[in-house]
Amino acid sequence: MAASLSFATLFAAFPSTSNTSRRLQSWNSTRSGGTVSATMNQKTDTPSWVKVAEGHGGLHKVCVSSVHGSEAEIYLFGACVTSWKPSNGKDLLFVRPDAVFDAKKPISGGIPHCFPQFGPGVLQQHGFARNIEWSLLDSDNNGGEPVVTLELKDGLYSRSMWDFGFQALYKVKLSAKGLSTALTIKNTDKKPFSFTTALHTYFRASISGVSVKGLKGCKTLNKDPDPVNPVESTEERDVVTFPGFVDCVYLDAPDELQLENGLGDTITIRNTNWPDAVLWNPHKQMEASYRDFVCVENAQIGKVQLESGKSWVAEQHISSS
Ligand code: TA6
Repeated sequence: MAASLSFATLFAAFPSTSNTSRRLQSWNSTRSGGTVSATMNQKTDTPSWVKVAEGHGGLHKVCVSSVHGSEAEIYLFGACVTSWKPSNGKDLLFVRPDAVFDAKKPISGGIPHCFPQFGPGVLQQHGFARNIEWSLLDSDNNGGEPVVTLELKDGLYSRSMWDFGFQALYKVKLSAKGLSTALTIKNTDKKPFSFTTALHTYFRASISGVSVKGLKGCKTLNKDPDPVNPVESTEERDVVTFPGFVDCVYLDAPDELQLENGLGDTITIRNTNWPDAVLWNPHKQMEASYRDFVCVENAQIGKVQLESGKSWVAEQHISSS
């Protein structure tokens, strides 16, 4: 499952400069003591930080902050973005109070990956990618806006469930008001494979005030009441609200949705090549937290068939106003 995390250093700093990409492929084996530091971008004199710190449960997180004052945190375990604060300092993502950070269970909150299976299916719920430590491969700085790339490759643990060679690259970019991610799946095997995937994004919310716009006319697969035999229908509403339990797949969703989080924020969720969407709120099944979040997920519900050597890429851009 997770790679060994036993290193004594609390922080390692990875400042980067404009147009200079630092290759960090060997970070996991060569990390050594260091102090938190920041350097000025030599070209623009703007500070930009990418640093690795110890997070909950001793797990490692990559902390990025931009020249605009926006910040984000990404746990290497599951390549899970757990915090995204645009320049106004409000964290727009939500981590469930029952989330554990023990490298045994996926982190329940933020932006977990579902790969290579969204589910239900033969693999573990939502696949294994959220249940393995990824590596920090690259960090870069575009004029004070940090970009980091995380990588996951097949190993003994993944092969024990899914016997294929693959490389997943997850590029996360932070700007003043937005967070962009690009997920690339490459088939590094000699044989083809198929997969489904999603970004299971948990947005902080006040559920009675939440609405999602943009899904009218989509074909729906309603997983309530039976997730294994979803009911097919068509979304008739301009604005979807959450008066009770919601677990619904929207096929061929548009490339832009608008979320009102009920806390005064309008969040635009744009995508390239994520064909489907999922809305989820567990309502009384999670009495302690359901009022405080909503999941709006970009998804690939139909199987992608990937030939040897080929790649699939999809991008998500979330921004607030
Ligand atoms: O994306 C919606 C969903 O698949 C629901 O059916 C529900 O199971 C949810 O995800 C939570 O899954 P998790 O394994 O993260 O608790």
